[in-house]
Amino acid sequence: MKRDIQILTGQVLAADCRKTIAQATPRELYNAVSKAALDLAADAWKRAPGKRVAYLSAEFLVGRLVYANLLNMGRLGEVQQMLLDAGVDANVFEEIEDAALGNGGLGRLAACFLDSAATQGVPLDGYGIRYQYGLFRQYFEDGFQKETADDWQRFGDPWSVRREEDAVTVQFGGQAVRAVPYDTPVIGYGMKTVNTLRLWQAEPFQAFDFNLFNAQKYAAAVRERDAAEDISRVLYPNDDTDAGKRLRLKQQYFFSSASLQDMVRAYRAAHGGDFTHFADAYAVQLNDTHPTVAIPELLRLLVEEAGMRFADAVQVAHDTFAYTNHTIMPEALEKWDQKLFRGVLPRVYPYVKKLDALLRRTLEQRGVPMGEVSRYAILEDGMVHMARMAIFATHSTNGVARLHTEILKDTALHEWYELYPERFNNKTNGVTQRRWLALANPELAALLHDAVGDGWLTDLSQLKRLEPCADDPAFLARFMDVKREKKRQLAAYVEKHEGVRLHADFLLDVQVKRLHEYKRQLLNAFSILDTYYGLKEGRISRADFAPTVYLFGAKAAPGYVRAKGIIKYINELAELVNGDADVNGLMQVVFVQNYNVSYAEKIIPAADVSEQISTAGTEASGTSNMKFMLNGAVTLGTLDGANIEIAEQAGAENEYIFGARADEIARLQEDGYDPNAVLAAEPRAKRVVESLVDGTFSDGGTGMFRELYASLTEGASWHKPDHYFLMRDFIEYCDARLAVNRDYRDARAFAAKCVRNVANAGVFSSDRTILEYARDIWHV
Ligand code: H2P
Repeated sequence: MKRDIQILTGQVLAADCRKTIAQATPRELYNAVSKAALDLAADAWKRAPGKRVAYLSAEFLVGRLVYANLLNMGRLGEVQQMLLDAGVDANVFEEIEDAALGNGGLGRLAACFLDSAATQGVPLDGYGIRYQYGLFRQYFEDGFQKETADDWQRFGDPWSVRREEDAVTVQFGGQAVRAVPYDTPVIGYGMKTVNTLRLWQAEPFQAFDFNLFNAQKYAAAVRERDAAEDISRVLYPNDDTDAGKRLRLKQQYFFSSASLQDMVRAYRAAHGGDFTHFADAYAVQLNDTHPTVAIPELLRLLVEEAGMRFADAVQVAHDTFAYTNHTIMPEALEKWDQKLFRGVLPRVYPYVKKLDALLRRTLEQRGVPMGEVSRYAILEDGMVHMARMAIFATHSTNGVARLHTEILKDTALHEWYELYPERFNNKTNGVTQRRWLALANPELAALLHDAVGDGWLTDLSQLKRLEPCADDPAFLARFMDVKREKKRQLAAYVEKHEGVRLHADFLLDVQVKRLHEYKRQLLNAFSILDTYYGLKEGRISRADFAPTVYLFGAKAAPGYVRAKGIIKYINELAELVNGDADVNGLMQVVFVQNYNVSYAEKIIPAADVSEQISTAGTEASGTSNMKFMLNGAVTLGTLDGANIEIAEQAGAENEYIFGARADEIARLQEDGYDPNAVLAAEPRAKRVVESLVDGTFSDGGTGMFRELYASLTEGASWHKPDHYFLMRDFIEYCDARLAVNRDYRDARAFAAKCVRNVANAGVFSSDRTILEYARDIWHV
């Protein structure tokens, strides 16, 4: 029998705060509804017998859970009605903080995988850290990024359950801490499967030393507590210094060790002390290199606690672990100073050494010349090379889009591919259509419901049946109505959060993603400035120009000065454009603050154009590109990452592709590339680049703009000038952008392109991705 969530919510409220639904504060209501829902999910939240997958990840960017969970439980409508009946705004939970336990695509991918695994019945549990503070909150002051702590548990954390009985001890050198798990149910669509996200919190054994306090040594009395709690305090603590680096390594070991101890304990309870068949019980996926220390930790546990021989333990590890690479950016291929590593993890280091020795023997057996060994060695140049360990000691290494995997095989990890070709495979990323379509865009979902039914909710390939609708004027009219409505909603949201009135009737051109030079937000800004000059000076016809909102959302890592300079530049550009009455009816530039999952849910459905303009060969996959496609935006992008597969699926004629391809970029890198030659030959390029230094904009005397200018024209000690090839692509980009603008004026033809994108987004469901992992890598 279906139990009534309204009655349950009422009971919780009465018990907790003696209030009715109408009287409760948003916070009380949120806690009550969540508890009621958790209660309803309890029966389904059981472990099925059989092999399980453990997805180890430093990040799970789950966002706000309440709406998504209710949707998957089939209770969203009921709760909305309940709120309506009580006179409460259905959006009341928008005050609840996102759980921003992640940075960008990597963490959001992990969250999509959780949803897809539970929906597709794949027995997969997420394991990570319960950071007290997630990714920082961002705001702008005079156009500069400022950061504050993200206290995401401010409103409570009603979706998680503390499991005191499952706590384990994690031992560093002289320090032992408790790892206490908090479990959150991962509710699959239709609630047939409920998996678990288990996040570990670091706690001391002794929170408070009474005797020290009594001796009036107040700080010392809580020192142990602080030292333990620091481990799960924040996501990506600043690692400028050795102390910061040690803390990061501690975090990685903390959750890797706790998770493995958890598995080892469960295995022992079910199968006894013979661990030879551990890999039949668990597949462990390493999401990027952050949890790679799990490999020597498992070896240690198997040898020291299960009495296994090292060679057998290596075999078990090989069969158990698989590794996903998410980027070829060198800064993300982690290395640790050997001394630092040994200092923090003296019990684990010997197993790293043994692995390194085994690797060297293996290389010798395979006839790899001595001179080449240093390219593979785990211990080399005084460093511990984590990605090398991850490839050597696992059975699978995968990239996250076809081009990315090819680049890994051909260049970035070529030597490893030569050694172990059978280990390399591709798993193109995906996104969950439950959150990114059904929840974020119920208006489009309703339209799809009428056109092709609801099967796409669990089988996105069914959207293909939408294809004929791209030629149906009545359908296109309804599609355009939906876009208009989503823009109106976004405008209301932006006005509330930024105090800016967005032109809801303009073309909406969006770039939202982590701020990084390779993602080229600066190229986007240059092109907007070029458009601005073009309109003002008559090079671009005002009469023919479709008025456009250029929207940005991005956080810069706190220590990444150039990225912060780019934010300031875009905010200066916004001030120039928005402050010029002469172009107000044509252009608007908006940079929203604190871009996060909830903001993305508002922005993406409203967009007409999806900016995916990374230098070809640098963006491993991208996933926002898929979310935009699914919501009917065209891609304005380079042939990079999954953009290639997107254009293939939708047909290149329905996207706007420009710029150098990966092979050309590689050639330019080899043969030499001179951005200054472009600047000399192309006055438009020169003019926008000079705006960094000619007084057009001000960086408040920080020198940030001059440094950006130098990075483009002179380079720096660690890179050549313009190492992301902005000038190579600038004019082509501006042209492609104008082509979009031109096409947009034929509203119906443009809508048809958008609909063809929706119809062909089927393969970009994370359901497809997760089923491929299950079939090819995990064998579950
Ligand atoms: C990264 C890559 C993306 C990829 C994502 C998930 C690290 O995300 O750069 O290309 O799609 O992982 O595999 P991001 O840049 O958004 O932090």
